[in-house]
Amino acid sequence: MATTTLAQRYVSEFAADVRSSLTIPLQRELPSKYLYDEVGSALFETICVLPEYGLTRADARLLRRYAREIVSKLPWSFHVAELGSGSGKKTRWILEALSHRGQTYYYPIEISPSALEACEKELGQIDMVSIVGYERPYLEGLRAVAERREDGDHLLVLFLGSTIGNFDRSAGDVFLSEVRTILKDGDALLLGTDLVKDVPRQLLAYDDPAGVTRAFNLNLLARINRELGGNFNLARFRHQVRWNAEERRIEMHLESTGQQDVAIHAAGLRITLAAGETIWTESSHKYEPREVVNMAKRTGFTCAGQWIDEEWPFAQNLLLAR
Ligand code: AVJ
Repeated sequence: MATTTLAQRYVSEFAADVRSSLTIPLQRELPSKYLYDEVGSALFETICVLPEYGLTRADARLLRRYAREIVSKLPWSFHVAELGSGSGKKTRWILEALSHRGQTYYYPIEISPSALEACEKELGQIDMVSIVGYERPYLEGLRAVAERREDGDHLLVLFLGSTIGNFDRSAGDVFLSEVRTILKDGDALLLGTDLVKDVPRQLLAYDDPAGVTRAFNLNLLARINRELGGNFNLARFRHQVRWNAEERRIEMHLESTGQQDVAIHAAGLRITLAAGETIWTESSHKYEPREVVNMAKRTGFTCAGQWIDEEWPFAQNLLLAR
């Protein structure tokens, strides 16, 4: 029987995803999760410190200021699982607040091994906190964590940084419902959501003058060249950012500046892009505070608290499984 290694399974999945998304009629796409290889993750860390991108600082500010208040709304014994921990910097405030109350278990769930390592380094030193990392997709990792706990242990799931914004609204509902089915009554989800703000400010956050976000976007093509034997000519693509008012989301695209052929060896794919045609690489949905409360209701949660940053409209939402 033929066996495949994890790395092979991953390459063929990447190839299959690239193939199917690049051949969607009318609007070609690439899945945004592939933006985060080692280079992409490093570029994203840089985006987070750009003056134009206030999202991460707002997220961290709220957690630093309100961690104790957030934690005070939860029952005593808690295990913390984080979906997409990244480097884990912001999570420190929550873990410190919980560790004052006793031994705390923290399970970062992250598909990027380098991010998982950084997170274990960053948070490994906190007294009373034990870390067990899961290198798995979100829901698979969360299921594993939920199965591992003992009766009476409650689970707090962290889904920070407005990562939910990558899903379109209906897929966001489906995702929250799926999280809910893994949870028990009395468990909680702390959900970070970037809020709607004025359009020029939103556009600039994704089209910074130093070009870091542009590099982040283009790296997706470079990654396909590296890992799948593609021949994208990066000089012939333009970083394009749009505000889609109807869907209330930022969209990142890569615009072909002329007609060109592209071949991707490992995907067995040849395409011709027309001049001005775009590949849609990421969506970042923005929310109204009320909208998040309703989203919670629809998916089996109640919103027990909402903390909003004034400087950069962003909300931490504490959702209780009921
Ligand atoms: C990590 C999905 C929250 O949408 O703001 C930042 C990703 N893309 N700049 C976002 C991102 C371009 C980010 N999320």
